[in-house]
Amino acid sequence: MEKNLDMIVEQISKIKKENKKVYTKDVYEIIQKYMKLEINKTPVIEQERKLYYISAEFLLGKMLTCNAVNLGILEDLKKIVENEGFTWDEIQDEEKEPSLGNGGLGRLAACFLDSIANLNLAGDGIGLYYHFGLFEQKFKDNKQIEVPNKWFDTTSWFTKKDVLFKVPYKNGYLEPILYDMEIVGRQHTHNILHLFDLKNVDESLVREGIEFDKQAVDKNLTLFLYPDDSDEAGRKLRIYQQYFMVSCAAQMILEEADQRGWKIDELDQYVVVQINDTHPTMIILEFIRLLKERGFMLNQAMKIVSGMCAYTNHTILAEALETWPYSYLKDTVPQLIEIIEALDAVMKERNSNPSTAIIDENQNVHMAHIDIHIGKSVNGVAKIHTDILKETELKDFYKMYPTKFNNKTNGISFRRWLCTCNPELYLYLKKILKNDPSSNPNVLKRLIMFADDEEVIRTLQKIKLHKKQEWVKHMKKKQGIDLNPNAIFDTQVKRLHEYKRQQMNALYIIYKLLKIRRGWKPQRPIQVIFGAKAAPAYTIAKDIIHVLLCLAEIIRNDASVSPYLQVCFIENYNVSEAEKVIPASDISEQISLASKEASGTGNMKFMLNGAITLGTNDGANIEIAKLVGKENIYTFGKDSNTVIEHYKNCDYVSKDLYEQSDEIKELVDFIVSDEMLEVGNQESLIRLYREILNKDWFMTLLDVEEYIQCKEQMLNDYENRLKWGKMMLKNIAMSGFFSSDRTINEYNEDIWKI
Ligand code: 26V
Repeated sequence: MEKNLDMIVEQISKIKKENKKVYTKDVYEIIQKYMKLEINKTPVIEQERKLYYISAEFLLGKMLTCNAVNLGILEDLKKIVENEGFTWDEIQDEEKEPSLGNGGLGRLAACFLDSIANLNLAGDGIGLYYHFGLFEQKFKDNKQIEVPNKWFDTTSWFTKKDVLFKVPYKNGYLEPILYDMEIVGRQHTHNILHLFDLKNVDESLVREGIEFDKQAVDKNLTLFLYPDDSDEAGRKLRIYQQYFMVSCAAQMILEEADQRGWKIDELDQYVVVQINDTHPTMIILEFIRLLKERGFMLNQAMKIVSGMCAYTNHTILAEALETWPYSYLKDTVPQLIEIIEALDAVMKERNSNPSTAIIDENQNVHMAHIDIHIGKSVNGVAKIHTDILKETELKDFYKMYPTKFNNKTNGISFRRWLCTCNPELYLYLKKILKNDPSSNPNVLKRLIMFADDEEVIRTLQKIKLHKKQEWVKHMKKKQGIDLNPNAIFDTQVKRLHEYKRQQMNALYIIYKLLKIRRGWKPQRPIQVIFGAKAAPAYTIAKDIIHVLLCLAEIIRNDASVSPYLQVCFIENYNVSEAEKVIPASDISEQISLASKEASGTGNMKFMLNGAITLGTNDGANIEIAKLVGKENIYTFGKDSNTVIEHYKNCDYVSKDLYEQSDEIKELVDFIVSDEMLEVGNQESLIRLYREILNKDWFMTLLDVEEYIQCKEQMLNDYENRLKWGKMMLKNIAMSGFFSSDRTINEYNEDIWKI
């Protein structure tokens, strides 16, 4: 290794000898080239059985530092770079972030790939090579603007490969090309992420913003991640994309089976396919189709495919459960229709209950129902989520197939969410625990022994302060804003959605603003931090961003408030921004309406980095609470049973709560106050105001009072620095459970059996 690293120094000197200036880009390229060579020297993981993790999203984030962590050369590389007069951050800034996902689901897939390779399990990822990832977010006039995000350039880690597959559609064939990226693990072996692209994509189809010609499927298929699906052309394009992904996947898997001599009638002995949400569901149909082409009868094909496929559900939100009109499928992928009808008939024989039908009475095809009927396993992503699936959302299926249902509580890669994003904390923990928590997460528990050791606690707090200072510098450079590293950092970063209730946090800000104006100054400045993208067509979500940006402006310009309260919105929140803000945060806002957040994974990242959760009894928050005990977490709000009852009885009326409480009324009214209307857009503010008053589908007003109280308690407790430090320590100590290595081991033991 030593000798090889010299190669990097030599190449840098070579540039200097030619009397040229060395740029950060040169250094990035030299290091990347070196690392690619090293990774390619490691063997591909091969075992008897192989997993294919198929997903429409892989929210990878930058790969440079993580790959260096996994190769075990990060600290050495940092030294070389610093010797040359650069910082590691500058070098890392050269890489463009592949934003091939929206949020939790895509980031989970990326963490899983990292764990699979690190556990030395044979498992590849399969997905799509979108030319434009999740849009880049800009703020203008306190509003979100979407800019196309072309993510790949010379800094990418992918290598182009030719393949000979042909994907059939109603009007002919489309041809793919393949981009491969090695996923290297610490055991010096690797798996591969395969992303398929359409051969003849035409980027010039992109018009203003993220608009483009949706009809030209033969040129636009892989242009965008999640193209807008508000019209028929957009929805059909989604079907085209999904089918392209699964057809390429199925052809690739069968090709590999042939090469390796796996017998097709025993394919389930060799292959397991994990279907990440319903976007790849058509792989079930495509496999059956291809097996039929190879001469199998429908029943035989169904049996083989059943043994191979397993499905993960990631949400109970009705609007997010995919159904496609039968007619759309017929128009786009007619070759699957015969199979869909056959499966539908078989399943209607099995169970006449309409709630389990594949094709419903409105001629809509329920993708999840295909997965559950045919797949061998159905899992939720946190305990409460799996329970709700079994008891409520999918209860008729659970009755039919009780043994298929299982829980796999999500996890996060400690290589990224500790070693990469917080090397200071990582190295310190490694030192005092005399063991590496990123490969043995359970050793973190030993930290409990230091719970009364003031020196350890002070060191954890020093690291936190250091991460805050780094972040403050970063934000000054990026957004030109001045922040105070001595403030308490109260952070809510995640996709913008009403169920996640950023609007409730906005009501807190209003509460605090009014309090401060009335003379109740907090002991320490509060820095409320947001990061969130709203789906471009999701009007109310954009209205919530608007309110938050308007509040930020009002507070910024009010000298009586700004020394005590600041609102900071991170522009274009993505994986790289998460890596910076999470280690700097004190409070982790996880305030979804109970029952709605399937798991959450941000909550785990904050916990590992020593932030304290302010959360509802939802998703994995419940498991965090159980691990740390109620004295080390701040929980509030109505529980999931109460919420589910309200939905069932249709008896939640936000206006009643508004009218019954002067406090709530004052907060909600502020949204349309004169000073808000002065800085904001009237239409947008009034729309959100009315939404909260007349609908409030995600019950903000149900929990807002308890939320405010709970946060106030938390801010008070923060001043007891030792007590807070102890809470930090306990949270870090108990976070080992949330390593995605644990999650992957569970998948492997119960489902994959590699
Ligand atoms: C999708 C959509 C699409 C249409 C409009 C509204 C909407 C709302 C939510 C979704 C969620 C898609 C699935 C998803 O990303 N689920 C997330 O998966 C994470 C990993 O399991 C989990 O931690 C999050 O709680 C869950 O929301």
